[in-house]
Amino acid sequence: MLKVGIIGVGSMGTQHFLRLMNKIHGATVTAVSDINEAHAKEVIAPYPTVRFIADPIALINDPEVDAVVIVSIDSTHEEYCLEAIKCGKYIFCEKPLSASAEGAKKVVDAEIAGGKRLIQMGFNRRFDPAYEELKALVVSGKLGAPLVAHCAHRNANYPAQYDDVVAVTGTAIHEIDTMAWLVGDYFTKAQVIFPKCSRHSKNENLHDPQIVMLTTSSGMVISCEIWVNCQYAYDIRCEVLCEDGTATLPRPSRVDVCTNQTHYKGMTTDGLGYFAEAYDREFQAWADACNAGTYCKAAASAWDGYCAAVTTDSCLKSQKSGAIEAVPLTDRPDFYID
Ligand code: ISE
Repeated sequence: MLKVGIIGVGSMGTQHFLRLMNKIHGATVTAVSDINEAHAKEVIAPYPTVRFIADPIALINDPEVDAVVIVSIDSTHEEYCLEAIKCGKYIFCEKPLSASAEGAKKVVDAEIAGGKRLIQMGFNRRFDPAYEELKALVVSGKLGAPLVAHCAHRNANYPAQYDDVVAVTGTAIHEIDTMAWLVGDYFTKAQVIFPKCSRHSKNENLHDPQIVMLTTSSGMVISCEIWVNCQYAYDIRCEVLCEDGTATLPRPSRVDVCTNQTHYKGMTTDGLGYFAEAYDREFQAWADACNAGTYCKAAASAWDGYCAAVTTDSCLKSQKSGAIEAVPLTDRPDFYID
C-alpha cells in the first residue's frame, strides 16, 4: 500500500485527498499539510488514520510517507519537488513544476542527478478518454499531417486576484502540454495576442480573453484562446485541421432538452468535475507505477513540466513585448526518453 502525503488541501487538493482515500487502489493518505490548519483538520476529520503535519518539509521527510502529492500554491512546487527528490520519494506535482523555466530546470537536473524518475506532473488531460481518442486519430495519420489546431480554455468565473501571469502559467499551460503531447511535437515560437478586453475582467492586471499562438518545429500553428471569466460555463475545445480532414474533441455527453420551442444541452461550471475521470485515471496510474517501483509512461514527466515552463516563460515575455518570442528548448535528454 503506497503511503501518500498531500501538501495543500484547497479545492483541488481536497478532491485528490478524497480520491486517494476512496477510489484509488493500492494507495492511502497518511499525512496532510496545509497553510490553513483548521481547514485541513476539517478535511481529514472523518479519517482518523490521517495525520496533520504543519511543516510540508517535515511531511516530505516523514517515514510514514512514501510518496508526495504537491497541490500547494504554484510558487512552492519547486522547493517541495527538490526536497522530495532529496528523500528519494515519488512525487505527483500539480502544474506548474516551477514558477519559471530556470526553476523547473533545477528540478530536472536534481532528478537526473538522483538517477531515478520520481516525478509525475498533473497534466490530467493526457488521461482524458476524449483527448486520448483525438490524439490516437491524429497520430494514426489517417487524416494526413496536422496543419493547424484551434483550442479554447474557458472558465466561468475567476477570483479577482487572477492575473495575466496565472492566465498563462495556470490556464494556458494545460493547452501547451496537451497540444505538444497530442501532436507529438514541440514549440519553437510563442506569441500572446490581446483582443478587446471583456467588461467581466475583474482587474487591470488581467486581460481577458487572450490568445496564445504557438508554432511547432514542423510548422504547425496552434491558437489557444484563454478566457477565464467567460461567465457561461467551463468549456474546453480543440479542433485539429489535418491535410485530409478535421478532428474535433467531443463535448461531454449531456441530456438533450427540448422545451418551449427551444433545444439545448446543459453545461457545467465545475472544471474539476468535468475532468473527474481523467483525474481518477491519472492517480490510479501514478499509484500503480509507484507500487511497481517505476514511473508511468503515459503521464507527463518533469521534462514535460520543464518544456511547459520554457513555453510559458516565452508567453509571459510576449505579453509584454507583443512580439513573437522564441521558445528556447533543447533536446530531450536520454533520461526522459522511454
Ligand atoms: C486551474 O489551475 C486548473 O488547473 C484548471 O484545470 C483550469 O481550468 C484553470 O483555468 C486553472 O486556473
